[in-house]
Amino acid sequence: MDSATSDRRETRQALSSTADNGLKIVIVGGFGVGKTTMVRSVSEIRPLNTEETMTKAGEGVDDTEGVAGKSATTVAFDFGRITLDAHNVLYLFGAPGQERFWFLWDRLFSGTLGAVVLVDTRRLADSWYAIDRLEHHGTPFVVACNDFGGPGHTAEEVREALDLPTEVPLVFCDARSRESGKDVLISLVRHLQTAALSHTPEPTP
Ligand SMILES: Nc1nc2c(ncn2[C@@H]2O[C@H](COP(=O)(O)OP(=O)(O)O)[C@@H](O)[C@H]2O)c(=O)[nH]1
Ligand SMILES: [Mg+2]
Repeated sequence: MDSATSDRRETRQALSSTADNGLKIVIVGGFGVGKTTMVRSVSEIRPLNTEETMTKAGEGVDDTEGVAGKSATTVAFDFGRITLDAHNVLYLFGAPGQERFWFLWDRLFSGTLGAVVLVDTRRLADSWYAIDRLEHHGTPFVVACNDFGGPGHTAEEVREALDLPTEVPLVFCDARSRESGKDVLISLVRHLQTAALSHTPEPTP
């Protein structure tokens, strides 16, 4: 083990016993949009996930159209963690996008600070349900378009297709990149700050 790795491990051990504030963020979106990939990229722990090799049983149930090369599917949740400082830890939950897991979502959103809706611009309709549930719960979110190559869509086109209010940030990312994933989380945190400020009641004179 090199010294940087052992330093990181010691830091994490020290932090895990002091962090007292867990902040929950969920990453939601359709099947195969890159949720597991993003949690893996940004998490500082080896993320817990329940990726299973897709079986015959999933054929015809999981819609793999347009998801070339996808050979595993998340049957429950992805879970990752990022230490912000000595007291604050961000917990990331990747929520399954398949329709048969939608009943879990309402519970998942309770206590959630905010959400990232990950979208594949070739399959925008897959994000409608997630956006609808988040709006229903009043959970602040950002939309992140994952880069699968090919002809892209402009931010305006995606906004229009998803009927996104102007205050909802829209960013482009590559879920395989740690830096890019972090930028998405930073845009969410900025959005949460803005939302918190705009909801701060005016002091009464
Ligand atoms: N080209 C490209 N492929 C990606 C990207 N993110 C994920 N993938 C691939 O897309 C497939 C589906 O990703 P996965 O994270 O399992 O999707 P999930 O179902 O949302 O968890 C996998 O084969 C990933 O390697 C990306 O940003 N660009
Ligand atoms: Mg997954």
